[in-house]
Amino acid sequence: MGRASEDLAADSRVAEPAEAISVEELQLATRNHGMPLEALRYDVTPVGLHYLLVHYDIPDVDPAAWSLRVEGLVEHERSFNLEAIRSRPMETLRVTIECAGNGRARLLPRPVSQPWLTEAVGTADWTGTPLRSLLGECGIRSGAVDLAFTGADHGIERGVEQDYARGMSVEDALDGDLLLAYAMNGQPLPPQHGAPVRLVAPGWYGMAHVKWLSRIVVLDRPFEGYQNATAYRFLEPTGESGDSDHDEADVPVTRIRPRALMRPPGFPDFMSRVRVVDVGGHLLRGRAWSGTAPVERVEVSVDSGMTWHAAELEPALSPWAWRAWTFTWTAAAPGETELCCRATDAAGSVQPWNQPWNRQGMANNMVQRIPVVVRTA
Ligand SMILES: Nc1nc2c(c(=O)[nH]1)N[C@H]1C(S)=C(S)[C@@H](COP(=O)(O)O)O[C@H]1N2
Ligand SMILES: [Mo]
Repeated sequence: MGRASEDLAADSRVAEPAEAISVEELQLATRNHGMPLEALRYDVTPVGLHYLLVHYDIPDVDPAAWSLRVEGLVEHERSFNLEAIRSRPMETLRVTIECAGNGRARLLPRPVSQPWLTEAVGTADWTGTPLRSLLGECGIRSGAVDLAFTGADHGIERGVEQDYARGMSVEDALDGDLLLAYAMNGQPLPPQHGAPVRLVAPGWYGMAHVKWLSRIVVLDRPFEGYQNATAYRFLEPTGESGDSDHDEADVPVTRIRPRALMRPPGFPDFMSRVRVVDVGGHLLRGRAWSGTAPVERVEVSVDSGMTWHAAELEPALSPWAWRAWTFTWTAAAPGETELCCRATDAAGSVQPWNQPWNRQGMANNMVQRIPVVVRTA
């Protein structure tokens, strides 16, 4: 077997401690861009600034020929074309979506995959039709356990050829405000974000929001496709037997953990992106979100995490979107420091200072730290 075909079947890998980002990781990073942190200034992220993640290729879907098929354990199997979806009851939800891999490249050692730092997030106004009423019309039969949502994109991942597909329990899918969305910020859904129709699953990490949706299958058993059974899992060392390859907890990745991000103040150095600010007062601003429970508190540290102060929280824009916060910082003297922020949600979950390491680099919500140089004005 040549190197290429070995790579196709490769298992997930953790980089050596001193191993630099590879051209393969760079290739993923340039396809899948983050939201520049200065875009935290917008309540709703402009479409081109919203983060993007595409496992394979953006598929070539003709909206005129497209349809969504609902099949499996339903009273009436049905197909809906775009006109049929668009003529159903319409709803717009403001939703913050974050990739479960956000923060991965800050882990040590680094799980090798899409190397996100902290920018894999965005908030959009998603317009579509509620999933619940469409499923109600198809009539979910008793004994239904999971829904499998399949996209029109196709690829191979660690040796497994597949259409991108995610399962969700019937209970979770009917409980939340799930939407079959065909518009983003008032414009038709763009190709990269799932045109013509995507699933929006408020509160869930990005992988659940299946783009280029083509099929929903109602199953009488848990969906065991790759993206549920293999990819989006917390594989955490438990340290019980000392065998790190087998001694792991294995838990599915579901809802978004709390996170606060700060708009980096002042101006950046080109290469390091270290911030430069003048001595004096600065209004620090940012956003905070959690898909588990509403954000209740944001705290800021201006001394690299030694002391913490409460930030002012602005009213929530929607139950599913980030909340703005502000904090006034007086930079008293020239020198170097780190600005940090952390969120706590109503479930009592707070962002950790130390990395929550796991083998695939999922949901690393450790505190953001922004190096700053304070100079004499
Ligand atoms: N069909 C399909 N849906 C998908 C993906 C994909 O590769 N294919 N990527 C998922 C992941 S991992 C994330 S984080 C979000 C990203 O959504 P966005 O690109 O609109 O920000 O889409 C999800 N839906
Ligand atoms: Mo993701």
